[in-house]
Amino acid sequence: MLSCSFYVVAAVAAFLGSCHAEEKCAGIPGLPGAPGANGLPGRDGRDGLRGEPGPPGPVGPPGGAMGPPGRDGPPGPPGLKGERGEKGEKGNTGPPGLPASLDTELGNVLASLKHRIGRLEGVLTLNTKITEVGEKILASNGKEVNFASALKSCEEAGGTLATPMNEEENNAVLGIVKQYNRYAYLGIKENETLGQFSYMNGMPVNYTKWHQYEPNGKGREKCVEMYKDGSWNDKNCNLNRLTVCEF
Ligand SMILES: *[C@@H]1O[C@H](CO)[C@@H](O)[C@H](O)[C@H]1NC(C)=O
Ligand SMILES: *[C@@H]1O[C@H](CO)[C@@H](O)[C@H](O)[C@H]1NC(C)=O
Ligand SMILES: [Ca+2]
Repeated sequence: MLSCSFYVVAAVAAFLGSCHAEEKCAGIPGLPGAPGANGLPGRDGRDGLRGEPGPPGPVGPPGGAMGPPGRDGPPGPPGLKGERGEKGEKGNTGPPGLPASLDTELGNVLASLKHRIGRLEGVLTLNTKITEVGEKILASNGKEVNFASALKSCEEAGGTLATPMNEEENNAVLGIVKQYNRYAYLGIKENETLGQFSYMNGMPVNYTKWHQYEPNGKGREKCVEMYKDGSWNDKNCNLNRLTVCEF
């Protein structure tokens, strides 16, 4: 458009100028020529003002694949002890076993035990550590203490004070009294009836070996000691006497 306007002005100027310069000016102006061809495109204009930021774009596709799981960490400290659970119900009785007499394996074990225990008894007897009499085993720790302490020592060891119930057992206890050359307390005490004696389990005595004129304590001597001849004497319980136990 600019080039077209420029063309019209230039044509008018040339026309007016030529009127001043020439005589032969009068006449009818000719028709305007045809518009010239478009000129070349002009240069780019200046950059426009910066526009507002556009809206955020859509979420892109997922990134790379997830990595492998990491290694286990070190073990943690042990937890607190849990509470004790309730006691379970009693299980059923197992099936009956073979009679011991028919179970050869069990029989062999018993025979072996019997053999080994017999040898141990032999060693202990040889060393005068024990005296066997019938089903009883007698032994002393060599200590002289009062009746209560002697009884306690025997019971803590799983036995009781030596309690001779016949001549054979009395002789076996006497052997230990002679060995230590000390009087020993027996497992016999005066009961509620003065001058009457019972075993530690309360049963009346069925064998006695009183020394002449004994028992004579009548409530003052509630314990029994064995002399070095095997005879008995009722005696105060607070003296120190040899501890002889039976098992
Ligand atoms: C006394 O009884 C016991 C078993 O109760 C027995 O071993 C002991 O031989 C009896 N003594 C006498 C003299 O009968
Ligand atoms: C006391 O001992 C005697 C003789 O061993 C016995 O006959 C009697 O029943 C006993 N008394 C008591 C109360 O245990
Ligand atoms: Ca006495």
